[in-house]
Amino acid sequence: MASGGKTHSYADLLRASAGVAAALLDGEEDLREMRVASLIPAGLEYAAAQWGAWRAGGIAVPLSVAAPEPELRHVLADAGVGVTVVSRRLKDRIAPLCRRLGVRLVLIEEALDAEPGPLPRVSSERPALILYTSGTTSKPKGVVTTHANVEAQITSLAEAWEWRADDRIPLFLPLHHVHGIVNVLGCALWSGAFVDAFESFDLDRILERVGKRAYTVFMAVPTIYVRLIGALESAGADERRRWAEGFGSMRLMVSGSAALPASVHERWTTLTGQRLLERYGMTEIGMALSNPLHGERRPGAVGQALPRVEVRLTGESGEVIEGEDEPGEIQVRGPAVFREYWNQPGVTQASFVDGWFRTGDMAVLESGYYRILGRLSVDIIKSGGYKLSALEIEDTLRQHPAIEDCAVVGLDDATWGEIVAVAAVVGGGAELDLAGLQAWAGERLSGYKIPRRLEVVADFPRNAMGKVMKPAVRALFG
Ligand code: MLC
Ligand code: AMP
Repeated sequence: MASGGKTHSYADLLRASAGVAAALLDGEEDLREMRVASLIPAGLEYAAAQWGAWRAGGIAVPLSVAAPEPELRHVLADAGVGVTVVSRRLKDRIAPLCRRLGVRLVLIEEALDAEPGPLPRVSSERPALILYTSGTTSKPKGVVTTHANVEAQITSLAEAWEWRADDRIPLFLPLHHVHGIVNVLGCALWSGAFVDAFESFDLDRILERVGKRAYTVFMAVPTIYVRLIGALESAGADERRRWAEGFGSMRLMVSGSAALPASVHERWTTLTGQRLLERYGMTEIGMALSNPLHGERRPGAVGQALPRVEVRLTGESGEVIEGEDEPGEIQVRGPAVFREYWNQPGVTQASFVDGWFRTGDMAVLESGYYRILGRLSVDIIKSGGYKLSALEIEDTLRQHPAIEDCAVVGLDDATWGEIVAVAAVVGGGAELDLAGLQAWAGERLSGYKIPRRLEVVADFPRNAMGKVMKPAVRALFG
């Protein structure tokens, strides 16, 4: 792995994670599923904290390095975190919160060098990870996956995409979500491959390395492919040729986390000669559907079930759809499917039917390939590959002193997939403009949840029952 200007071996990672485990255990035999949060940018230290938590018998709860305080507070409190491992330079961001919540703080730089000690035996049925994901409830929920679940998610991809020890992949996706954690970091480390870690999506540096043919595998969300297309199209002839050849020479380039428009798929092939492999997944299940590594990669489609993943479609009254061309909800079963939502047995129970997880996504099977049609809930927005809850954003914006009520919707956008838009009813005489609202929201919500469009309205379009009609709210934005 390369990070922080250094290259680290697997032996380095093993040694560093043993130090972290010892620092976390602090003389105890086993953390016994204590939640271990981490606030660490991508790199050796992040991986050592994850492995250290696991080796000590803890549950890893990775935090977003870009989250504002209220979001960090929600995760620490909801997960009942006992200890947070943090990079020295991010310490000030979380130390006061940890103090208030009585959470122990450990500096990763010190933990790495701790003297390794005895480690507990951790069964694969114990929980490994809690990842926070937005849904149809206001606040994000903790998705609990066991070691066996994580292993199933990784090995399914390792097999389907033929991961190898001589693979080299750049890691620039956020490390509090499954795409970066499982598909990139997890699969690479499982396979003994080389990970080039970036602290964020650094377009220039990544293109420079692609031009030098540094990578064999590449994984990104559609927004990133749109940006890469823009960079290639505006580059001079030499650079454009170098980058295009770098991308064209990779053995595999994957897109996922949001719909890849067929036009982007085709444009990428024209520019680089590379056919993107689109797949479909979710925090709760890892990856479920994928176009084939060998065979037709169909633009606009997400292929077929991955190894050891069972997928079915069900109709409105719950009947299983057997044939093709009939849309239904995607349901998934298998060893990769998560165990539960943290502390939410009712929500967990409602998410399963006869042992099948209800994804809330609609799809149709056409000539052997699934095609995603959209989501059952209008209150879920996908922007830049992040899943957002309109309800969470509305709840936060309603705390704004000028906002009496609001309705949040996602608007189609060529770069971001969807952007967040808010229609707001403003209290008597108050002023509200987009820039001011964004500055206010930026202290309370992650950047990708901040509204990009604002319409001030007298009231919302409502149906006969008085319920806000979101499609009509969307139409207000033209
Ligand atoms: C940022 N900006 C946005 C925005 N996010 N505008 C509209 N909508 C958004 N969502 C604006 C900023 O305000 C800023 O504007 C400019 O874009 C650059 O912001 P940034 O924060 O620097 O962006 P950047 O770091 O480049 O991030 C873009 C990105 C990032 C695409 C790299 O969004 C990203 O990493 N997305 C991946 C998320 C992910 O991994 N999802 C997987 C979830 S798991 P200005 O005006 O200041 O320039 C999952 C399961 C599965 O989904 O199947 O994988
Ligand atoms: P998350 O909850 O962040 O893991 O996001 C999972 C959601 O992302 C899924 O439920 C889908 O709605 C969406 N998604 C993932 N991959 C794709 C894809 N290839 N096409 C369309 N939507 C996708």
